Amino acid sequence: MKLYYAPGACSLAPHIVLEEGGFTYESETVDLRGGKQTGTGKDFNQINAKGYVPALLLDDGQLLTEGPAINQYLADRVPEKKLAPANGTMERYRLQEWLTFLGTELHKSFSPLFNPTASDDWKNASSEALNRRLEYIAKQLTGKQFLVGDHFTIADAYLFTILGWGQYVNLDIGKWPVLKEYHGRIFMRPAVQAALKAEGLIPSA
Ligand SMILES: N[C@@H](CCC(=O)N[C@@H](CS)C(=O)NCC(=O)O)C(=O)O
Repeated sequence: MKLYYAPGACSLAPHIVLEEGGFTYESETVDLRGGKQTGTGKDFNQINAKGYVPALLLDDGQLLTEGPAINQYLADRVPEKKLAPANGTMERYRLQEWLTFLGTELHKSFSPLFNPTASDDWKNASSEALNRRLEYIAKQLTGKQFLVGDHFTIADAYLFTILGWGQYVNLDIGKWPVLKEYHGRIFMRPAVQAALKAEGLIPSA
């Protein structure tokens, strides 16, 4: 398998999941600006017509896209790691409820804040939405270690990744001590450290 990623982008979530799952995998960067070249000089648009990361090249040559699908695919390959509850259970639907919320309500509310062409009105509306969503998540996490159940799942890999973007858009998650503490705790997981090092986001020595 090969993960196409951009350092610190939403592709960090499957990168963490690959590490948590103990997979043997390759990875290749994509420069999201301009021509979308990969680390080996290929045109990423020719690899993934959607032009965005993450994308996972499977061993049979298929390309799987969309973070929540990639993360569930990976989790289901290693059920013993309990990175997702079993398919068909109520807990799995709860996980999917979170993945959808994180993708559509949280992740995509950050997008205008990274977009230099977004209007101030759009950015302000997105910031307000983000504050409401983060408030909701902080309440849900109060007294809990993880988003779903009592152990780390792919939803935590995704939330950890998104919370890391606050620093780039002047959004201090310290406003919500529960989120700050959660982020710090997930950060310390060995698999998370490995993924962050692999993406050059923390020193590797
Ligand atoms: N729906 C996609 C969205 C992926 C996405 O937003 N990727 C961003 C990085 S976090 C990206 O590659 N943006 C560059 C672009 O769209 O050109 C998913 O959930 O995987």
